[in-house]
Amino acid sequence: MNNTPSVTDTLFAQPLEQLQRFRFDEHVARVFADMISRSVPGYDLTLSMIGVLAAHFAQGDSRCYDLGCSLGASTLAMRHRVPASCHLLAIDNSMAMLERCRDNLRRDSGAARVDIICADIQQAVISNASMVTLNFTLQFVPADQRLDMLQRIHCGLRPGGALVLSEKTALPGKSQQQLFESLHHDFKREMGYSDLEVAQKRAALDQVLIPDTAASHMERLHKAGFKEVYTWFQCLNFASWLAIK
Ligand code: GEK
Repeated sequence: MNNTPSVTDTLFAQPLEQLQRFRFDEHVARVFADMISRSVPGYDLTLSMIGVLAAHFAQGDSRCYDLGCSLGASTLAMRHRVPASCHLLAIDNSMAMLERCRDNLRRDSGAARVDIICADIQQAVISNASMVTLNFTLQFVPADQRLDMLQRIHCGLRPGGALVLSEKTALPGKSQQQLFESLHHDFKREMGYSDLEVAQKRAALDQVLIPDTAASHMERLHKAGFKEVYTWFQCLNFASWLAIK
């Protein structure tokens, strides 16, 4: 689904003297396709299901948004399954990601129009939408601004329109949290990352990626106005919800 030539992620393979806060810069953008598919269990499944859900929910002459589009993997998944009269908007605030996203879209021959927009998704105007995708992006929005983001999405969706929200989740109890973190660590080792890589990446993401519990996501989606909310995917501490207006 992702058109990017795969470059192996070795960003955290060597001991780093000064660990910087994780940023979506050109170093990350270059290896991002490999990084996300080896870090998020079920990532490829979320992409193919975004295609399936787009085929179901996208309405002709409406807009479909990919908020936090990175390299455009979810945009492309939607583009191949929506009516040609749909207008897709791929939004991200990382120029490094968007340059590669633009190359990926150039190589794609889908019929629906796509606009790539460099913007903070918290400022994005959402209107006449039949589908919105937040595939592992809300976790980077400050926690106290997440409800407002979801309310604006709800407001911009047509009746019957859908939001797909995928996130890393926090577990409600300390021992559950430790168990699932350790299983996720095992998954990453299985995908070829060393203990050093896992530890350094985790430290870089601390205070950058802030996960919520699955229960608080469900509650917030309802509070934002969504009538129907379904957990359609869960694997370890990663989940995805389908929220319908
Ligand atoms: C995929 N959805 O492959 N405004 C705009 N973009 C943002 C903001 C913000 N406030 N905060 C973070 N981002 C993609 C994967 S990655 C997920 C999404 C991950 C962007 C950020 O620049 C990055 O490109 C993306 O959200 C998150 O289906 O790295 O775990």
